[in-house]
Amino acid sequence: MATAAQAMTALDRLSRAVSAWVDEVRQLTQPDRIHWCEGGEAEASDLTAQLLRSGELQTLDATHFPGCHLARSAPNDVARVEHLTYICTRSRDDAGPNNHWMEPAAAHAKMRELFRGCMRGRTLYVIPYCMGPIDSPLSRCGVEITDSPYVVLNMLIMTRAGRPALARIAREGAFVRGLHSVGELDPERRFIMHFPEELSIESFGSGYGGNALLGKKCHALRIASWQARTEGWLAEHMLIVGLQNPQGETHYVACAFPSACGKTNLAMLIPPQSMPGWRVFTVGDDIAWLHPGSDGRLWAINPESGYFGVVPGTNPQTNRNAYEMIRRDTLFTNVALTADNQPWWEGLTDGKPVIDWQGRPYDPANGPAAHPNSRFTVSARRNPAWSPHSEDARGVPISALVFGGRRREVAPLVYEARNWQHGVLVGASMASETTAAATGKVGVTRRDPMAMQPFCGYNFADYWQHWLKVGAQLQHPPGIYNVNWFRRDAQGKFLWPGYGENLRVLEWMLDRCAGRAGAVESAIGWLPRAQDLDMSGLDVSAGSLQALLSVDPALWRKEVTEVRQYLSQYGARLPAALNAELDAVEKRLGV
Ligand code: GTP
Ligand code: SPV
Ligand code: MN
Repeated sequence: MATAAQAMTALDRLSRAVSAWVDEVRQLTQPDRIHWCEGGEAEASDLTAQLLRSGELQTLDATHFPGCHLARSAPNDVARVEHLTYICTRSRDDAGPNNHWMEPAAAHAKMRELFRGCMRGRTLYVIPYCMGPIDSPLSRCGVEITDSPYVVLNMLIMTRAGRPALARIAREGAFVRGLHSVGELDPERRFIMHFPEELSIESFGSGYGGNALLGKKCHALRIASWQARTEGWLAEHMLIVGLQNPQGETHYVACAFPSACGKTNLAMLIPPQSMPGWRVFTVGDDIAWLHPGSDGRLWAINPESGYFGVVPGTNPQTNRNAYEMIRRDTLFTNVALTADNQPWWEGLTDGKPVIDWQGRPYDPANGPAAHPNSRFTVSARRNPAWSPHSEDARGVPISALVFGGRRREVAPLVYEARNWQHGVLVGASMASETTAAATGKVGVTRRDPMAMQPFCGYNFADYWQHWLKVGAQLQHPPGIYNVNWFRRDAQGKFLWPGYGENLRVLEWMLDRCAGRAGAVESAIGWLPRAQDLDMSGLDVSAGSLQALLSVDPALWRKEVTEVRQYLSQYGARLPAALNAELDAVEKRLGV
């Protein structure tokens, strides 16, 4: 690590715009020191050593978990805070009914008072980062200023951070400004503010995930969705996965599932034994930037370079690749510990917890041992299924887009939209049960269009219009599908085994795209018949499969009424095409 002064002069020459802003923030926040992040292993190990000394990190059992550490967040700072997250546009309507809104000047004034002097006694870190391959014209850069070395450590894994990013910023002159301070971690003094018109973010009072790693949800979704609209592309809460069939052809699929609804798992899927010859390659597990290509197809890059993934539920049966991936060089947040200092979480069959995620002796009366939103941070390259095309400047071509939620009833296992316009309605109608990824009640079904309810940086009505426009531009649009891995029986048991077995459903989609697979038309779209899915070696009863592949007209009529009511809040701004598609579904359902 160069001394701050040396680094600053060298980097200063590269970018005056960045240093002018850093100086402004220095005067406001009054840090003791400034550290410019350059990236690289040495910097990460220095930071780790520092966090170990201060007790903010602890080393895990080096025999079984080499290079792994545990961080514990404040107990009241364990997830995204949607109720404290704002879009601050000049016009309230530009933020839309889907966002909390604050007038930009009022928001800046509020945040200025919170940030004033907040870094006294602390180090101010400057993290220049690039979202996307460093040499891709589709990538976008940002700079996060933070007083949390834990955030720096995460950003070094999750983004291409450091010197090359700063060089690109100096060349391009443009970057997203993200100012972050953990403040006092007081939930009463916690705000995540976005200023899309200024390409800036101000986050105070939380050190956790999507609230604090500003390159992720704040930049790569909320700000980027706004940029994407003005520039003609889409920033989406989607995984990107490559599926190679036994004939050796690879097709890429991008899937939007809400938080903690299976993106990382699907992105790293392991083909079931009964599907020999299939291979899976992960391009991204959380965010996709989609661009119409000059060939009329839709192309995707993953702006991130690491995974900030849900730990509970990870085991050799559900996701062996993830289980192996997080056994070295992984930063764990809020998991439990075994007596021999190994990380432990619900869903592991081996070992038992003795210390819970808050560092207390484990007592089941206190709830789960690992926090349900405990996370691993790990470099994407540690994934055995990592796709080298993750680094392709032009991205990968997308054959199918998939929407999906967590719904115990109503939504069948899979169905195909009739066309792009109908697909936009399918995405806009998504609903899902809430999860521990955000604070608030878990298990409540809510509308979550395109899995973007917490992440769209502007009015959903304008966003759907933009989706329609992008689709109209594509000569070869991907097929659009909807899935639900989470249907349950009357006893509350999942009807579908999920995880690796989901490949059977993806195979059907790809065969549909290639004009090879059968389907039956229903009011809501095309569904596979039982014989259209490869069910070899799978233990799902005919009755369960029947339930998974059926559309209950009564339930769906109710669903259509709810969707209509939901969409009506967007008023005259709602694209007429969506109402027309909804009318058509209703008509097909009959009365
Ligand atoms: P975020 O990182 O919050 O955006 O979540 P995600 O969408 O990447 O979800 P993830 O893959 O981490 O899965 C969340 C939870 O759902 C985990 O506990 C998984 O074990 C569980 N899960 C994932 N896929 C399936 C599936 O196919 N079936 C079932 N039943 N559970 C699943
Ligand atoms: C999500 O909540 O969708 C996540 C975790 O991927 S966070 O980074 O906290 O947004
Ligand atoms: Mn996510």
